[in-house]
Amino acid sequence: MVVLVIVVCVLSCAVVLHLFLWLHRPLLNFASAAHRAGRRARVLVVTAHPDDECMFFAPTLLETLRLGHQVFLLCLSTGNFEKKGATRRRELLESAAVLGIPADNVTVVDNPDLPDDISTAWDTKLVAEKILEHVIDTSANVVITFDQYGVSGHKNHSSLFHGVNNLMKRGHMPDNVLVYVLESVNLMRKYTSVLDVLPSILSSANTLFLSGYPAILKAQRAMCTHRSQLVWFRWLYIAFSRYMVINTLRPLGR
Ligand SMILES: *[C@@H]1O[C@H](CO)[C@@H](O)[C@H](O)[C@H]1NC(C)=O
Ligand SMILES: CC(=O)N[C@H]1CO[C@H](CO)[C@@H](O)[C@@H]1O
Ligand SMILES: [Zn+2]
Repeated sequence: MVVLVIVVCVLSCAVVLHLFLWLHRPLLNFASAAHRAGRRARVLVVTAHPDDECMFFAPTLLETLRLGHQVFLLCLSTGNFEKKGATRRRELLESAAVLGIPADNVTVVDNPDLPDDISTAWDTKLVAEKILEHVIDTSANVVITFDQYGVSGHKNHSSLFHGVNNLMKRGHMPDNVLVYVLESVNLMRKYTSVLDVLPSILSSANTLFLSGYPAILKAQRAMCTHRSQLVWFRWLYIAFSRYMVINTLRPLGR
């Protein structure tokens, strides 16, 4: 009896989730924000390493592109920790192409003061300067990056938050630019894939991007272009991470 109830519950949950994915109607607060920024927003996504764009930001990128907004990627390192910077830079361009972002819209910074290193926090002023330069170059009016926990606690990731927060708090970010950060979730939620859709909706009235199946498959294909990073546990990540399916963003105030 108990088993039957559990089976029915799990099955109905699965049906509801699939309907959700199939209908593919994300609660796009972001769309209205982007509309405030213009019918075609110019969205700049700032990452720290080649592969962050598809491991963490794919739902945001794919939905933003689908809505017809212009997208730019700025990656502040080549991912040279294992001296594979040149390879990883190439992989990033391939991954961007799979996601639908042309190479001209992708910029990779190679600066010895911004080393790919998990134990190095990057200089806030330098990060802020690089981001501001690029906001001006691309005339971006929406900027999206990591929050202070940076998904995995990688110091390079949180450095991006501090850079962008610094621009906002010091009043250096142009007035028309809206900034959003990717909310980090706890370890339990991190690896529950689409099941995290319910906690995501309940825990935040914030911007939610939910990928449908075509977008999920595209994100997986983009991930596969990062061949130098495809160690065995990366496959587990691809299969179970909620960031491959769901992004929730939080607006960052001035
Ligand atoms: C890439 O940038 C160009 C130039 O600003 C822009 O017109 C185009 O829409 C962008 N492409 C995408 C896919 O966002
Ligand atoms: C997934 C992830 O965050 N990978 C990074 C782990 O740290 C190394 C060293 O900083 C980076 O090269 C990876 O991109
Ligand atoms: Zn990273």
